[in-house]
Amino acid sequence: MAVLDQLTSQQAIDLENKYGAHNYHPLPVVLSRGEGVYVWDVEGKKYYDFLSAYSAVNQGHCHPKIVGAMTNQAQTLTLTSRAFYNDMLGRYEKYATEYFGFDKLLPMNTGAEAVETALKLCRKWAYEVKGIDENAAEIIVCENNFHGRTTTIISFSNDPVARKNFGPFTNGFIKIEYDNLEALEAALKNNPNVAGFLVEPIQGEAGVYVPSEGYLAKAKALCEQYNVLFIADEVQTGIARTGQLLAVNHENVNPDILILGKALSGGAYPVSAVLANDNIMNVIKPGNHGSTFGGNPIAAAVAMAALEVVKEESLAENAETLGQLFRSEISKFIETSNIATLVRGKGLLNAVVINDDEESDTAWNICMKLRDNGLLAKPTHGNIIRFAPPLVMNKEQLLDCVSIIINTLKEFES
Ligand code: IF1
Repeated sequence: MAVLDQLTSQQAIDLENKYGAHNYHPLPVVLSRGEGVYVWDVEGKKYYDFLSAYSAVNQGHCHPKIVGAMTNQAQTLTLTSRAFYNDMLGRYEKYATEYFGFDKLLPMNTGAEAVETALKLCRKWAYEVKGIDENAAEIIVCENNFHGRTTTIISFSNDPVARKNFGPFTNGFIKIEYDNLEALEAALKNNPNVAGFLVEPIQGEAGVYVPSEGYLAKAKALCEQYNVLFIADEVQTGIARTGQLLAVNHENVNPDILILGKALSGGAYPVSAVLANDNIMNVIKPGNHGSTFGGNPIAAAVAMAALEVVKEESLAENAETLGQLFRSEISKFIETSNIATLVRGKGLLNAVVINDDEESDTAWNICMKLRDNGLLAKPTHGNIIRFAPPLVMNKEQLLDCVSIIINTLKEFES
């Protein structure tokens, strides 16, 4: 069988099972094409994408402007490494720093790499600017965080599946309850070794857990009071997903360090970044950090196009409007339902809590039925289903999706 023969779904699944590491448990659907809010499987069945590759495809699948920038650059220059300059990186750095309001950007590829970069940056700042004793710096993180899969990042995860038998782990992290300002203040107080506070503005993996109003602004104020860097992981929540360009914008917070990934490329290419002002970023000197692919010309061209699309198509505003509509329609249904108990979220990052225990397979079965009914979503934490469509969706499509979701949920009412 030649690699490019048309496969059936079953053949494609069998190949992954036999030749791929079993590090995922995908919903059984095999996609071969995408356009805007839609994806198609190899048999030609069309679906609404309600995951958007975990909020990477905010600009919609195969956006012509992003694909155009990518193919154009791919035919011109793909990679130089940072041993030499290239004529795209500086342009992108200027564009993105002005776009987000920071002095400087450090380009990486994946979200986890950008989080690692932010942690290294924070520590170096702590020793060289704040004056903490060598190797004594501590970074505060939150329970039930998700920041990626590298060894240091899983060192401060409390998900046993992500951690077990991957030790020994990296030291220097203090874990506190999310959405708890007293816990934050207690961790900051009387501990001059705290360098930073790393936080997701909405906890995605934890089940789209939105903190209390004012939490982020007050947390930022506490960090300022104790001369500690506020590090926002906006890998999932950033780039218009929650109805603002950044989720921290809902509370007018300017993070000291901003971490971006996923939709920074519209899902077309792995592009991530760390942004900070000079007083922080200037601690990084040649040789301290880098990556072969970080800041490559394709990434730079793709990211500029992806960010332009967000503005040109008012994706933040659309996410805000459609998110309100989604939650109000689903809430109305929940009032009369015993299968769904709660809808929560911001913008188009939402979750519906299913009325069953965490170990049950009800949410998985609902997602299988949603698939059959033409809509792709994935459970998180057993009984929670995440709903995050591309932000280029229109109102008519959203209402169509709401009726698919409600009709599917009705099949599970007891
Ligand atoms: C997987 C979740 C989403 C992230 C935040 C950093 C990263 C992520 C806030 C790392 C990545 C992903 C990765 C994906 C599942 C996924 C996820 F369910 F785990 F929580 F999006 F909702 N910071 N999130 O959410 O970025 O290195 O992956 O580029 O399969 O692990 P990455």
